[in-house]
Amino acid sequence: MFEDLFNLINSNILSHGGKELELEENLSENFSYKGNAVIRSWLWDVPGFRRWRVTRMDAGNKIQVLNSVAYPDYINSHPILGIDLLWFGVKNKLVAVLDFQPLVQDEKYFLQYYQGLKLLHENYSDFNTKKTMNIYDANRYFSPWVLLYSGDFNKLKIPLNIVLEKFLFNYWKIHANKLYKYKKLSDFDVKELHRNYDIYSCERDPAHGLFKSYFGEEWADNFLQNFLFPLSNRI
Ligand code: BLA
Repeated sequence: MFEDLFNLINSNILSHGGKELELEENLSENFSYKGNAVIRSWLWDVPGFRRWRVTRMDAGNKIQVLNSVAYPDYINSHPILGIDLLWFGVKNKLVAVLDFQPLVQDEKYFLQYYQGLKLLHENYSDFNTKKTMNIYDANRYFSPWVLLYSGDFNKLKIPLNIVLEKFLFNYWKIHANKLYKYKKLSDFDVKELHRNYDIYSCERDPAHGLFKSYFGEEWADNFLQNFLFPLSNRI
């Protein structure tokens, strides 16, 4: 599951000059005690980004995950790229969340960076189930045009790979245009906002419970604090 989408993310990263970085062994791959799940992660050095991570989890029919977050360099006030795709095989349920995660909720910021995502949101009406957000606050680090589908995988009208492809294409457009600078945020502000994003996400992430049940609490804590959201525990 999600193999094509994983390949799509990788080829996007590679075609934009991404280089794979080495990861500690227990972060790059971990098997559950019972042998019924595996989680694998990759870290990339991509021009224009300070950190780009990708994670896949395969627990057979129970759950399949493809998750990716890209943090632009501090000199950019660009939104953070956020992708969370989950498939619960027993119910054939898909939860797909794709967003340009805003650093600030500000009209000018949205005008500057969200034209592309806005159009996708209008065109892909399946992906507007924002009301299903109850763990995260939809008004913090999510945009008004977050693409969110939660429901039967077979009822999805547009193939997910088309949505992801268009989504990534529009995100790269922001990065290609150097004139797209939102002047109100300094490097220092951006750093603080990235840190707050990590702290907030680390506290809320529903993945913690999932990881704990398969890989144990110690591994789950370490993975969240040191791989998924490393700025959450640094002063
Ligand atoms: C929901 N994400 C979830 C859920 C799980 C994960 C288990 C609950 C799904 C459900 O029961 O319906 C899983 N999250 C993960 C995993 C990782 C993770 C495995 O971070 C890490 C490898 N989540 C993100 C990113 C976004 C995101 C980058 O990690 C933004 C695009 C969004 N996930 C997101 C949202 C929900 C969700 C909005 C719905 C939660 C809610 O109701 O508020």
